[in-house]
Amino acid sequence: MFASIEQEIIMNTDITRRQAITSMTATAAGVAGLASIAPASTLSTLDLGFDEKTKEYTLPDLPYDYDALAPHIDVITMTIHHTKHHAGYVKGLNNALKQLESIRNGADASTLQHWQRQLSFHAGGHINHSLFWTGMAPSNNGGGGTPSGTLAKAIERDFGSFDRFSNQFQNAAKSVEGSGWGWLIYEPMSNRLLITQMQNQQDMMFAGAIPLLGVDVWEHAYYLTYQNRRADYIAEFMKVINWKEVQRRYDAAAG
Ligand code: MN3
Repeated sequence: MFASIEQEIIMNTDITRRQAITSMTATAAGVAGLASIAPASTLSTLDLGFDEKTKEYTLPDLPYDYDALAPHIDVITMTIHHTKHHAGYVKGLNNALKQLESIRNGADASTLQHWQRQLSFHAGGHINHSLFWTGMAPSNNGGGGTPSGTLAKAIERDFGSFDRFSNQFQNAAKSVEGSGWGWLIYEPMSNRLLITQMQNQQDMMFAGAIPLLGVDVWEHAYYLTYQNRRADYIAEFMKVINWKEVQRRYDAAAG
């Protein structure tokens, strides 16, 4: 089921996108109602790797080489993050779905709450990372700089200026308690942009929030290069943001 009628409308208005990734529609419909955030309209160059035959998710490839974001994010961090951490969320999501299916089919239901939590956590992990990779680009191929067009106008409208947005975004990400994410989101009911924090892969995000840009501030995302200097990592992340993709997500959500 869809997370909301608005999201279904958003998906249906993105006709070109839908035609380009026809296999994604069922995936999106299935996952949008499960995760705390991330309706499918915000996913772009990578879908969620849903295999229609097995009904399982697979780990999508990165849209660039593992060393493409260096020196901002090093090749070892990128490789471990994608092939171990993200892959683990895909595996966890598939397992949670399998366990819930067993319970529906008559298995002991006393673990239902555990698997519902696992579903939320791992679906969040899979969707967050799918958005994260595509929200970045190598600095010699579109990464960094500042947004333009309608997104730039919306940022000025809702935050005062790009610099004020950037400061709040970086401070919000920096001050996430423990592991989590900083997000720029679109709130459709009031037609405005907001900055939010997320704990773990799914907590503290409210219903209706459409993720446009997320920075992963789990330690595995930055520890090899930046050790405890989370703020330095976030400042470097700002240099590889794929604003063209964030603009596309904003248009899909608000256009
Ligand atoms: Mn991560």
